[in-house]
Amino acid sequence: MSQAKDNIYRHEQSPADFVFDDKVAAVFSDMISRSVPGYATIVSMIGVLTERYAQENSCCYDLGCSLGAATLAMRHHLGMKNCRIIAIDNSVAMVERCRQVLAEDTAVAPVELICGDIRDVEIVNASVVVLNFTLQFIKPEDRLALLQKIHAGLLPGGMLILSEKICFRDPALDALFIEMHHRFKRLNGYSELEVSRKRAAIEKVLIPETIAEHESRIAQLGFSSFDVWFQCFNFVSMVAVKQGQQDRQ
Ligand code: GEK
Repeated sequence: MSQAKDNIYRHEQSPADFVFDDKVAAVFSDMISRSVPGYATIVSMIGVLTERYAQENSCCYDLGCSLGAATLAMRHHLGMKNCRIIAIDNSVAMVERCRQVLAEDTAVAPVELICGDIRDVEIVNASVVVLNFTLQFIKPEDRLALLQKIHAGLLPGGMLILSEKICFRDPALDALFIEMHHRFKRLNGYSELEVSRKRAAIEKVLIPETIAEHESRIAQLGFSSFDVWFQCFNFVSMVAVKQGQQDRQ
């Protein structure tokens, strides 16, 4: 697939509200790798974690799959475990492009690609569930129910991989990491104006939480382990494991 450059916020008439439409889908790979510190590492380690946690004859879910980066990382690490991947996104433009990406891929594990809302789909027989920078776009009041459904659909010993943009309780640290993130974007070729326009547009739809807020929700649901395995400034990836059969004895 072509790697078109993200110039969406270069122009004065750039969109006021951020939406995952065709314009965004067309430049998404470039946009996310120049905007999220550590994105490539996180995606590739999702493959490594999947290799360890995918269970025979189970399902792996990629919730908010966009162009299928995490789906592909999982697909290439499933070996002969007879797993199925279910990739879901509610943006028609993303799903159409993701279908083309998957068609060009040669790995054998079956992928079911669904255009739908992750709050409405069933999660069953899951050994790995990925929310790679997706929960942040779900209304805060809907987050607990979604995670509850994921916990219920995970097999014992199954893993949730949750990557998020976060905020910090300490206002000085919060301001520092926002500034560092903007510097990261400037180093990756975005202008000052592009950074501030995008910030204004995305603030209405991307609601970050602190690590403590994520941890307390996860603990409330009864996951047996939780921790951050990757962090760069205000971007983290966390893992939560559902209690395994052996842990109960
Ligand atoms: C990656 N995981 O490259 N239901 C389904 N999809 C949704 C919903 C919803 N309710 N809300 C948002 N999305 C990907 C990157 S991007 C992150 C994920 C970013 C989808 C939305 O359409 C978009 O494709 C994705 O979640 C978030 O590993 O742009 O910062």
